[in-house]
Amino acid sequence: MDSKIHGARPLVTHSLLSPSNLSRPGREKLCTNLIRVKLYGAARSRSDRIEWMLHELGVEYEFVPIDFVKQEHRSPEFLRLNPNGKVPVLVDGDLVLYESAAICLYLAEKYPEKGLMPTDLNTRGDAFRWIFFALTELEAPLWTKARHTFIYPERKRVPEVFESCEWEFRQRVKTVEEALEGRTYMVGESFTLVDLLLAEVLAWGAHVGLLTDSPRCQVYYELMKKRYAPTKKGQESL
Ligand SMILES: N[C@@H](CCC(=O)N[C@@H](CS)C(=O)NCC(=O)O)C(=O)O
Repeated sequence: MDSKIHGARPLVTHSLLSPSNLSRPGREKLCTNLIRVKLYGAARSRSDRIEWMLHELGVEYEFVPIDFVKQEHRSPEFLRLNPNGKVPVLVDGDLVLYESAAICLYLAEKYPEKGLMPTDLNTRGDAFRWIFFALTELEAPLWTKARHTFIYPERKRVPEVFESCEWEFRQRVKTVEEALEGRTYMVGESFTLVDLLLAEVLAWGAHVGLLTDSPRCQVYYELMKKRYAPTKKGQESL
């Protein structure tokens, strides 16, 4: 695992799981010691949404890419961080956190001045609704299809589920399409974590060709995504 530091001063550092690299002298090591936040992730994975969050918050962090091909997510070191063997994992001081939405919520709550979670209780309720909707209703069918396409071992893949997954996703997108009428942001009057998560999941849907009948969703996720150009650091380091 190699790691890179993002934020105001991106900098390449080296493997946390290869102690020989840690002994490299000079600036790289010095900066590693100053960074409190580490993000374990992979290119084109749910760690993208955490990178976006950190970007919105202006938090400097170290990115530790997990190489699935090398099975680094199943290494004993990584399983100590997340026993499920999945990214993203955020380490912030003593706190080790997995589950992307939990990480996003934690970060939004840690930096309330950035306004990524509403403060008014009713608007917060609305935000909770859309966060859970994004993950359990909208993302779930995409994830089920992905699992049966390339995640599960071949003997466990059931291509017959594709059609129902696509149907389910399109049904749920209709809800988002209607809710977005006349709105720039999904809750309140400014960008929040809700927009970030919805945009991430809608972009995934668009990527697999399932957003063709949803013009508002299309415009919405593209507009939200313009706030952040992914650093692709994870990708570069693979
Ligand atoms: N519910 C988890 C899902 C995490 C997840 O499935 N991550 C994928 C990458 S996007 C992963 O690490 N997969 C590796 C595997 O399933 O073996 C979250 O939102 O963080």
